[in-house]
Amino acid sequence: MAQQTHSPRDFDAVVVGAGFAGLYMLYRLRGLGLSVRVFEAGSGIGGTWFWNRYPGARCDIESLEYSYQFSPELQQDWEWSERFATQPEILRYLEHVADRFALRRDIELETRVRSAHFDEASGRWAIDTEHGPVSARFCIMATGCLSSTNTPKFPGLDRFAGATYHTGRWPHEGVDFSGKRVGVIGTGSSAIQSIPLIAEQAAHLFVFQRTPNYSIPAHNAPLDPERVASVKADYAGFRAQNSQRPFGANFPLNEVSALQVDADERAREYESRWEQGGLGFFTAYHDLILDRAANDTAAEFVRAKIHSIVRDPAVAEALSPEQVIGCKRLCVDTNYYATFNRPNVTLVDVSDAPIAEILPAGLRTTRASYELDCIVFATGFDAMTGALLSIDIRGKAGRTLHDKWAEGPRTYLGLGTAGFPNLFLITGPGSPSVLSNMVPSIEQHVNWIADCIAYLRAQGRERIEATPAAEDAWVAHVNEVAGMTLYPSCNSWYLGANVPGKPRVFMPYLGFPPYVEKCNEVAAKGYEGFALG
Ligand code: N01
Repeated sequence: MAQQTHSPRDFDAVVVGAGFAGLYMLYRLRGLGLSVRVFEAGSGIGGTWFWNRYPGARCDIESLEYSYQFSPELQQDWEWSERFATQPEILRYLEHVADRFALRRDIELETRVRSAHFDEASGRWAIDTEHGPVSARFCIMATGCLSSTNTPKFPGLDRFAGATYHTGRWPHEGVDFSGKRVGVIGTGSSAIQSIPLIAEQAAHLFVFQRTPNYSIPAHNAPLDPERVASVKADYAGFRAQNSQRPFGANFPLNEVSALQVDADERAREYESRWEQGGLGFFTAYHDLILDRAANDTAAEFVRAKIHSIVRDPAVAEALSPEQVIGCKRLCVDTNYYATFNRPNVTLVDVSDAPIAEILPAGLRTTRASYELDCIVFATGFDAMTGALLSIDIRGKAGRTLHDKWAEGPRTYLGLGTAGFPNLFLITGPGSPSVLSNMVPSIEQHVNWIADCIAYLRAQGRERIEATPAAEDAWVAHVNEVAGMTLYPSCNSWYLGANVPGKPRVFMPYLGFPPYVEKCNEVAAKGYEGFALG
């Protein structure tokens, strides 16, 4: 239960969010002897893995590396059951971590943070929560990149007589779709994971697709004990090797260009990675996200797979994406395309006939009407900035973060933003975050922030703030790197393109290893690019 209080309480640090990031941040700061309070809006810990309980929700980075590495004992003790763990198993893991490291006593659940204002006179953050005010020298946002849900404002939504769900806010008791006519809106990762399972239950499933997506089979299976033993025999070495790969995950990069080899060799390479399953498909050649012709070879391979799986050629064609593969987040599935062979599944292409309105008993596109008992919004998130901007954050001279980021997020290293002293962002915009294995990225940020705070204390300093010059240079660099790739070529949430009116700015930074090197260098130079006070 949340603890109620009405008098201000002062902490060295406040952490907002109790997912992977907030839990480890608490652990590290406590280790430094700081007084810390974590505020979490949910009624339980787990962040993403607390909220996303839709059928089929699981990670698509292998569990052996989608997990903490800070504790060698934890790493050795925990037994993952499958290659890609389910949401309940990941949540059990996080509950175990919270108990094992006695984290819960400093976490207040069901306590949304409403505002955080920097007070220049005291150099502290005044933080207002649902259960009263607190203050802290350091305010650390562990709010997650994909936590603020996006539900399109379709006219008539409030008149729908049936139940509606968002994949990112799934009911804890689960949903029974038996005998129901279900509409799923969206075909991103959440939809692609849930559609095959909803289809098995529903009387009829209508999938409303605006943009088809590329998906690679997961080939999920119970974890092979021999593989587990070999990773555990040198877990640190396994982690170190992965940290040198472009996405900070165990996707071996083929340094060759897709265009340097002949069609037969390419087909063999793609086939072998398709058989292996998962996101490693995308590192088959080093230039898939750099060169359109190279990219086309991989895209064509997947389109051919879709046509070989889906029996109705018209449906297969409608499911075949045209955009650059990998431009929108690549998906990983179990039986996604094959689900469209089921007689109780209908694909509705809304690319040229959008959803016009929700009706009391269904929905209407500009072409036809559909009768539905329930609607699942698999429509994603206001990514990377949504959760931060939903809090009224004000820095020096009362300037709001909303105002500062009106034309898109501006940060230095995705860790801090000029004008907001002692405010840290974990996996903020401008850091590799969603273009990397999130858990090691979170650990790297948390370690950097904890080391920074330890440094400030050792130096007798109380304040750190990104300089505008360092921030400008970093924002330019993030854009320059993105501009060398094919990422800006489609309407992805990386660009904020899924949320009407959101500024179109490429938010993550591509390249985990050079990024880590840069962060280490900045720290080694006494936090170069930050002003210390
Ligand atoms: O959301 P999305 P998500 N009318 O934004 C459609 C991570 N994740 O929750 O492409 C009709 O990808 C929209 O269409 P379009 C992962 O990083 C990981 O699925 O904008 N359709 C799109 O099809 C992922 O990328 C896992 O044209 C509308 C869909 O809704 C991220 O979370 C699992 C619409 C939204 O797809 C987000 O994934 C799940 C409208 N008005 C999620 N508005 C793992 O496997 C939106 N759409 C680990």
